[in-house]
Amino acid sequence: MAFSIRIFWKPMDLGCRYVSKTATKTVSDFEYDAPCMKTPVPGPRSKELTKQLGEIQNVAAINFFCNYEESRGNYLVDADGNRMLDLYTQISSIPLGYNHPALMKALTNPNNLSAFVNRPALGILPPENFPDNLTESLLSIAPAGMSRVQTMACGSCSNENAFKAMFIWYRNKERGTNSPSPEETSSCMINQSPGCPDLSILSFMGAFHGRTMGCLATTHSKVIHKLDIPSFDWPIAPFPKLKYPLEEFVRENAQEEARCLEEVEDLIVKWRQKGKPVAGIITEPIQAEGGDNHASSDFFIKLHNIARKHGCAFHVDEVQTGGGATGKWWAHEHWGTNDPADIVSFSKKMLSGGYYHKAELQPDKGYRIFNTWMGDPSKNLFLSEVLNVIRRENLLEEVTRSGKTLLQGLYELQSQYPHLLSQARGQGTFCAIDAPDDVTRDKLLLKIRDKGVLLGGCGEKSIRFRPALVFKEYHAHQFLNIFNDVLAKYKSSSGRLW
Ligand code: PSZ
Repeated sequence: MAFSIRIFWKPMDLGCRYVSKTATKTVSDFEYDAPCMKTPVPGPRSKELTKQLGEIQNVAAINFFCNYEESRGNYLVDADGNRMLDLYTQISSIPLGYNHPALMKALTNPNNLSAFVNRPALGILPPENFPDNLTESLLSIAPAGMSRVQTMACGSCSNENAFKAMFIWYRNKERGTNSPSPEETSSCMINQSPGCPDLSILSFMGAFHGRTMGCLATTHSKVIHKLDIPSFDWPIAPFPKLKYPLEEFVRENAQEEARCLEEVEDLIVKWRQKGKPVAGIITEPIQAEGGDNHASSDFFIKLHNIARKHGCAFHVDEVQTGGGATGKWWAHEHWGTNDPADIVSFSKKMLSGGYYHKAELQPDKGYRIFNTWMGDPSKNLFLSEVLNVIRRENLLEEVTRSGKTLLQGLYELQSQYPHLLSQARGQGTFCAIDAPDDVTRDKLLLKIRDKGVLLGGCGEKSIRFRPALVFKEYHAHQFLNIFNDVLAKYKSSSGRLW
């Protein structure tokens, strides 16, 4: 059977031409037409640079070196001149693709220069325009019911400080006052209770919330993140393991979710009895690093209700899901509730890290949640521009549309190659599909890369899609055709992968 999506190919120039260098409105006016591969990846130049950097740093995780000057829109150019359709975007962190004209313009705007040159210690000496800067950027897309935001540097730093905010809130509640006893102030200096209380955060198996010490205690996706690092005795609940497509397995999935919720409640009770009460529950709306594991709105609403019932804060980690990839600013908006969380953390596509929070989660004193930079206003300036482009070009609708095309194509491919692909799933362009095992998945990823498409793995055997918000339907077709070619090659061989 001929693969139907092939007919949707955008007419394109197969050479290495790009359309225009001028700064224009939409990404298709300035980006390249298609991938263009000159060497296997990594090529000789990347290998040479890896050797050079290896004299200075650990390079074991480096894939290849990039030429960011030449990269445009959805296409990343490497140091050997290979041009790849980038569906991974620096681990889901490039909202508008590479070298977007709107961001180039923001950088060269003389009014912005001082924000780029003078990085302030925001917690003590913010620039005059900081309230406006926050209002125009982060607050303009604040989740429902949240009018406060705390900026931070990276995702881990955001979660780490959000945990502290939850602990402070919890202790003030327990104590019934914001004033600590002399016993608390002296014991905290030597890491002892009651000043350093035995509180806990409940997280889910398969979660990823960062690699700093507190966050790592709530991260349970891969051994390599955890090994040899001391951790806290905090409760870990099972995250639902659902069958996809979700619409077809409603009853089984609901049972699985009920099992996990029951376990959450048991753990909260158990940890209270152990003397380590759960101050907060943290969850991703879609477990990303752990394998793109979805759960229903019903699951999350019930989880929030459990948190409320037991007096725990509810923290939604949108570091990877936030910023538009699911077709809404925030993935949790798909739950359809007006009271989604007490804390929502972000980073990646939001360019600055940080967290939104309800007013009661703000500590009563300065310096309780604090560090030198507390974010970077120049990143918020860029974010304002990103949000302008998203609104002007209706990119959330575009993401919904191109995501549907991508997912439909993945459904077709998994029915055509059931021995290689299964469990296609996604929301917007935040999609994934499973290979039979990790070895096949990794081989597929390398083969696809040599054909000019960059993708990532997640979980045990999943391939994940994390394109920029400027990923259009024709990019989806471009990818699906390349993927089909790679899979067809496998089909014609004698059952072994290349
Ligand atoms: O291997 C790593 O350290 C990776 S690979 C992808 C991530 C980290 N994602 C970061 C992340 C995240 O996906 C979620 C849901 N929460 C927190 C984080 C931590 O963000 P960073 O990496 O900025 O500290």
